[in-house]
Amino acid sequence: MRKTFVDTDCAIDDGIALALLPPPALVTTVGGILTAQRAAVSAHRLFGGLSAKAAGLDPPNEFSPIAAWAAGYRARCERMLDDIAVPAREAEDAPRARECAEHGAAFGIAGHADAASALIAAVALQPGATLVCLGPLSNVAEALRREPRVLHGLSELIILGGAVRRPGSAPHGAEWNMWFDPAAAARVFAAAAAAGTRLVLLSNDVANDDAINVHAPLVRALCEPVECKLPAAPLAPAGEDRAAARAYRQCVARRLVALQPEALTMDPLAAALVLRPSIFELQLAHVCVDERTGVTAECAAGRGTAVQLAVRIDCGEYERLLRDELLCS
Ligand SMILES: [Ca+2]
Repeated sequence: MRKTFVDTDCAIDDGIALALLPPPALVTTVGGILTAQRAAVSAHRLFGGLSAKAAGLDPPNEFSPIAAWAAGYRARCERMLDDIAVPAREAEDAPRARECAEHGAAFGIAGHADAASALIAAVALQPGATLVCLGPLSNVAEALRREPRVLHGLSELIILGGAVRRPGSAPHGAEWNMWFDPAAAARVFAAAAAAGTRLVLLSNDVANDDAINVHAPLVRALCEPVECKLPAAPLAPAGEDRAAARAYRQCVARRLVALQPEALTMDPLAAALVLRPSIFELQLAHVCVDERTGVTAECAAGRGTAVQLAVRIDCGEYERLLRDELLCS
């Protein structure tokens, strides 16, 4: 299984994605649906065991009256994550949570001042990984500003965001992750084109689609109570208590699904793309990003960035993956 780095705004759907993925070699937090600091607290409450500080960036676009839906969604997410009953949340020690709130958090890389430097260090230490971006691209753009060749050290960039062939629900028809920090999105897409990095785009063309109908019996089975025991290092890469860590991640994912079943049509798809790429149909597309609005539009070949655009998912296979990963021990 290839190595992954994950950058996340750690809402409910991100938590499910993190629980589904094999333990990433690096997790950093970024502001989006949650602020970077709240995302760090959220990651800590779900998985515990943060090993280093790494403050993520908050994007320039903040919620305005036009984005009332997103502000309401943020408040709902914060409430649910405040109340979630998982052992890491219950074992949370107040000073550690305060530290996360102040500094953000990274798993996997110690001793870095912020998310961008943790990412640069991780790429240098472990070249050839896949970077999975589950939030706005602010941290990646900042890493590029400091180290213009940072994408050269990745084998692949998976971006959950954009709305290419269907409009998104953010202002101007953008998708939220791109809308929060349009300049960062434009920068990262341009840099991926220049570096020749394979970019797989999981945009609104697949994500958030009503066509992804996870059937009620499976959702009910996922929502059934399950025992949840906190291992020493729930997100640690391949440790001694691998089975215990997997059982714990299953439990976290299932409690998050119970909170918000529709989250299965969002960020967890990026985990599915890592675990079983064959269940997606990808098409080559050229995508231009508007640096003022974050709108991602298809443009002529030779312009924009060549991406592998996910245009379809095999829903039956996605359900099989959820069953295998979350219901089987
Ligand atoms: Ca997210």
